[in-house]
This record gives sequence, structure tokens and C-alpha cells, in this order.
Amino acid sequence: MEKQLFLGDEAIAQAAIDAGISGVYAYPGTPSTEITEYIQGSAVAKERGIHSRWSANEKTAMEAALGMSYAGKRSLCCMKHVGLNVAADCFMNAGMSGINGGMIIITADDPSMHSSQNEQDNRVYGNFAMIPMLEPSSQQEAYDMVYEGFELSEKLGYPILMRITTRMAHSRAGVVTRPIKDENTMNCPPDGRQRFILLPALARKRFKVLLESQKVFTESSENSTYNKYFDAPDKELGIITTGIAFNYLSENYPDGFEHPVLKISQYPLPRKLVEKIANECKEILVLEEGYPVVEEQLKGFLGKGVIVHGRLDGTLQRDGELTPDTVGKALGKEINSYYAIPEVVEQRPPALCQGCGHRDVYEALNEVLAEYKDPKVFGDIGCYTLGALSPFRAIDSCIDMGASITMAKGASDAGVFPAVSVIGDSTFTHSGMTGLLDCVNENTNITIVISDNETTAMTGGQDSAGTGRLEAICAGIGVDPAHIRVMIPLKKNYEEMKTIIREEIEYKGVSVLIPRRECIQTLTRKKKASKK
Ligand SMILES: Cc1ncc(C[n+]2csc(CCOP(=O)(O)OP(=O)(O)O)c2C)c(N)n1
Repeated sequence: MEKQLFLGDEAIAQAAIDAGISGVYAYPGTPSTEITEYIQGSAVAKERGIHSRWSANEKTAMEAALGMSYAGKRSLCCMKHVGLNVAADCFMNAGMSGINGGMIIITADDPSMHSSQNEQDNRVYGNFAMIPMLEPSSQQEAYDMVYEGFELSEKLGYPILMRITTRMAHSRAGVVTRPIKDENTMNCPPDGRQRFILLPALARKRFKVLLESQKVFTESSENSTYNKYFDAPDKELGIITTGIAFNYLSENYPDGFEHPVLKISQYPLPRKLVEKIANECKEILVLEEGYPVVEEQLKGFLGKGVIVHGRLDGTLQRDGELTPDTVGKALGKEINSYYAIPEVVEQRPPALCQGCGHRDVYEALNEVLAEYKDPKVFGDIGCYTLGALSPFRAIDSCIDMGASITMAKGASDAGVFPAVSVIGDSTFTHSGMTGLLDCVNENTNITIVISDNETTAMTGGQDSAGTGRLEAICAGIGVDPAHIRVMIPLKKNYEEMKTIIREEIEYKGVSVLIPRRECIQTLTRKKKASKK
């Protein structure tokens, strides 16, 4: 047994290697990215030939992970919380088919939206798909859950959703690791067609099996070592915590709990333990990171007689992360906050790097669009989203990955002109290509700018799935090659860039502009590495 200092993400990655995975499938997204990067950098993973190349998006990642599980091997699938929206079709239906080799899906949620466009709580998805869920309260537990979770997944026959949040993913603690296991051998399921062909007649049977399995899942939660009841003398209040909230509670009671505490880290809810605390205590306080998922469930199954406090009744704020301070306040403790940001720290808005090619794209685009009465620029998700801020103020929307093309299409259909989309290269291959096909099929009057920095910069410079092939992809989808225009976004090329932008806005049909210049961050890293 070895103790190492790991980020939560690294603990998960090491546990997956030690548990004998044959592949990780993922698309980058904060705060989940470091899981896959750790496996990519692991000598053991390389030696074993563990799959770790980035997928084009979360849906392709999850389907590939399910395929590996179908073949009997263990697979890990990782994404940020909004990635599960993209993978939701496969996710819900993997709950119907079940798995063969163990499969764990990591969702890294981002309450307080440190680097996300919403703070959805993906435990809702776990309940929606009715599959077992894990939510670690420490890095050690994250390791243990993944190390043992593949066996649990195989025993129960279902994928397991493991939910972590930003603080768990990105903070470090000592973690004791365990011996590495062999990989599973390839072994496709003998009853594969009964389970994996979700034609209605078979799917109806599978749904009944899933419903039947709920009892087994609940029993597993009730007997789980991750769900613990801590007795204490003052039964005026019982406290239920989930995931990392257990840590915040523990920080408020360094000398031991005053009230009974139920720590929940495996779902579905361990009903018997919940009933025990509800019966023993006068009132219940629920501490959970994210939505009031458990709080709402308690109100449903405990009935009206039990008083439940939490995010719904205002005992805790409804949005944003919990902290040891907010938890302390909810417990009526006097708090002298040491978490507040000192006043000497000046708040600085994020900005595009000096020398970034996206800057040149926006400068040229803004100058041309100033010639039109009411242009609209539909933005997308990536570093270039910062074009929304000063000094550019160049985009009018940013909703989800790929939406720039399809929203510009809908606006163009409604009569907006010029209707411009600005999308990054990785986002284009993630979920822009199908929208481009819609535009081609209807010869939409649209100008699409794929601002190509040849990397996935926003999340730290991972490989981008279409690097070197964007023109071919667009031509393959059906864009007239005469209207696929490549340019180099540099100040010295402004006049040429502006001429091309003008010509393509005036062209009545689908045009794709590809300003291409390598991200200066990846370029600098490459230069430094070559000097070593
Ligand atoms: C569904 C989803 N998956 C992942 C992310 C995380 N993410 C934000 S932007 C981005 C990709 C950015 O790459 P690119 O489009 O090439 O733009 P760049 O940052 O390089 O300018 C990713 C992976 C997200 N916001 N939403």
C-alpha cells in the first residue's frame, strides 16, 4: 500500500488503472479533464495499451465506453456536467441495456459555475436513468469507489454514475493506493441481443428488469460502507450530508458531532438509514452540494410529519457551492469567515491572451460588420467566447456547444442578415458539423467562421479532432469549395481578411471562413519543450 498526494481527478484516474480498465473515453471539460490527462501520461497505462485518446464529443465517448463494456472489458467515461446533456441519449439507454464489463461514468459538476454556463446537478440524471450513483466525500473515497466500483457495476449489471464537484476534482489529499488488477479478457455477452437491441418489444422487458433492479440497488446502498450513520446525543436535529458536504460539516465539528449524522455517498437513497435518522431526530437538515435532490426526495417519502431544512426553505442558499462557513451558519454557529477574498485582491475579468489569433478575427469581423445595419453574431463555447467582453463586444449569443451555427441558421431563416456564426475548431467537430449539414441542405444564407487555433485551448490545449482536415470536412459535408476560405489572422493581413469576410457575407449561401493560426499558449509550450 502506497500513499500519494492526488487531486481528486488523479485519484479517480489511478484507481481506474489499478482496477484494470482497458480504456478511458472522454471529451475535455473543466473540472474533469485531468482524469484522462493523467491516464494519457501514465507509464503503466501506456505499457498496457489502455485506450486514452480524446473522443470527438461526450456522446461518442460514452458509446465507445459502452462498446468496450459490451466486449467484456472495463471502461471509464469522463465529462463535465454539461457533457452529460450531449451524451444523454446513450446514457439513458445504457441504463436500459445494462453493461457487461464494468463501466463507470464520471460527471464533474461545477456548482458556482467557476468555468461553466450552468450549475446543473447530474444526480438528477442518475435518478432519471435509475442507475446506481456514487458521490465521494474525500479523495481517498474517490479512489476506493472507483477501485471497487467496476466490480459493483459488474455485480449489479449496470453502469455506475459517479458525481464529483469542482472542489473534489481540483483539491489534493493523501491517497492510499491498492495493487493493480489484471484487465478483463474479451468476453461478449451471451444474452447480448436480448439486452442490447432496444427494439420496443425487448425494451419493454428491459425496463421491467430495470424497475425490478431498484430493490437490489437500494439494498446495495443500505449495506454500502460509504453510507454511514454517526450517532450523537442531541436529537433535536439530525443532519444528512451527501458527497463533499460531509467534509464541510466535519470542519465545523473538529471534536465530534453534536447531532446524529447520516453520510450518504451511494444512491439510490439508503431508505432504512434515512428512516432511522428521521425517526430518531426531531428535525432534519440536509447538506448537499448542488440542487436539493435529496431534500426533495425526503419530502416525498418521509411524508408531511417530518420537518426538513435545507436549500428549499432558505436555511441554505439555493444556488452556488456550499462552504464550511455557509454550513456553519446553517447550524447556527458564529462564523468569522476566513474564506472571503481579501479586499486587496483586485477583481479582473478574463481576457483573450495578447497575441491570440481570435483577437485578430474579431477586429477584422467587427470592422466589416460595422458596415451593416443590424448584423448578429452567434457565438459558441471556447476561448473565443471572451469576444463577448470589451474591447470586442463581438458576439450576441453563447448557449451550448455547436449552437452558433444552428442558431445563426434559425435567425437567418427568420430574416436576420448578416447571420454570422463564430465557432472554434474543437467545438465544430464536437457538435457543429451536423448543423453545417442542415445549412448546406437548405442553402442557408449564413457565414460561418471556424476560428482554428489547432487545439482545444479553453480546457488546456488538448488535441482537436479535426486538426488539418477542416476544409476537407466542410467540403465533404457539401460546402462549395469556392466558399471555404482560409486566412491567417495577423494584423498585416487585415485588409485581405476584411475583403474575404465582405465577399462571403455578400454571397447568398453557405460560406465557411477558416482563420488559422496556432494557439500562442500551445506554441509557447512546444517551443519550451523543444529547448529541453
Ligand atoms: C458539452 C460541453 N463539453 C465540454 C465543454 C468544455 N469546453 C468549453 S470550450 C471547449 C472547447 C474549446 O475548443 P475550441 O472550440 O477549439 O476553442 P478554443 O478554446 O481552442 O478557442 C470545451 C471542451 C463544454 N463547455 N460543454
